Amino acid sequence: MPILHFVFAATLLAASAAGAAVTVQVTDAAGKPVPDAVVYAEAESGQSLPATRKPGEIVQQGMKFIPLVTVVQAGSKIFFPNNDKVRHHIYSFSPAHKFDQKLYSGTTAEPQVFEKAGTVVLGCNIHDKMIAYVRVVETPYFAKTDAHGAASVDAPAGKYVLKAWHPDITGGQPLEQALAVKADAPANASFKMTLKAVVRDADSFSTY
Ligand SMILES: [Cu+2]
Repeated sequence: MPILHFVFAATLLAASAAGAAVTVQVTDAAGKPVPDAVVYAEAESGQSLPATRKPGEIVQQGMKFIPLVTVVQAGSKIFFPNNDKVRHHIYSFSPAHKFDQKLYSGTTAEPQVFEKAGTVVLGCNIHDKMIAYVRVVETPYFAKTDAHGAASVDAPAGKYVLKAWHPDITGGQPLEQALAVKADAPANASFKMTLKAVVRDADSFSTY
């Protein structure tokens, strides 16, 4: 585990005296780290959690969506600035948030509000290879794994269901495990995830 990661976790811990940072490691079936996995802690009995609704941002740049995976709390906005010279036309057919953002360029497009928990797959009507995923969750306590498959979720003391999801997870449903967060007691959790073999040639999108 890189030292920087611990420093980051410690900073989060200091920011929330009545909770703790939970370091989560996600690996695939072969034990390799899984980046871009979404990990989040939902209330054990479905109690509602604070609505932080931190907005997200998915940039279009170099004919792709950046980042590939975004996580937001239900009710949050996502902004879609277009840094490309060409116009993009974002759409989604996902039941959790169907929408169609007509051809646009620059940052003039209205943000979309993602009200329903679930997975939203985004595409561009003009550029078939552009793809991005939004995981909408019922909690403000979430994080995304880094290149080492590690993430740090900061949550107040309490009982949670800790979940882990990835766009390529077999079956599409998140893995879950019980999680008890105690004040000022950093904890660790790990998930072993089976991923579908998906060829995502994210770097071959130069066809206009
Ligand atoms: Cu496009």
